[in-house]
Amino acid sequence: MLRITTAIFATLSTAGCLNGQSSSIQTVTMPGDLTFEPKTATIETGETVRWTNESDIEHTVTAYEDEIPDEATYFASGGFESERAARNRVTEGLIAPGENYEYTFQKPGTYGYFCIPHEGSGMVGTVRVK
Ligand SMILES: [Cu+2]
Repeated sequence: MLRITTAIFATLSTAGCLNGQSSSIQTVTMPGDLTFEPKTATIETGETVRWTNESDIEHTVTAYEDEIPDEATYFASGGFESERAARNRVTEGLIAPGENYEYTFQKPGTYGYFCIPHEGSGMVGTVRVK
């Protein structure tokens, strides 16, 4: 499931390049100490964030439904449409070591997100879209 998702994103990224679009990707890493690095990523509208799992355990990238702009689309690794669904089916959203998850932000604003297994350890982050 995760590999398929990654393949689809890779295809979309390639297509973007072929069309001559300037698709910029910002990387947020999960380095293994139960953090997102940087904790707050600032990007332009239309840019993509790629979360890479550089640790040896699984994580999720899951938006807080009440911490994203009203007009924004919900996002979560695993492709869930709601925070509840993501929490209920956590194994489907896990990003394995060495894998990544990408999301392109189309609406400006502040987005709060977290890792479901490590939320209690403070593994949370923010994306600011200018
Ligand atoms: Cu985690």
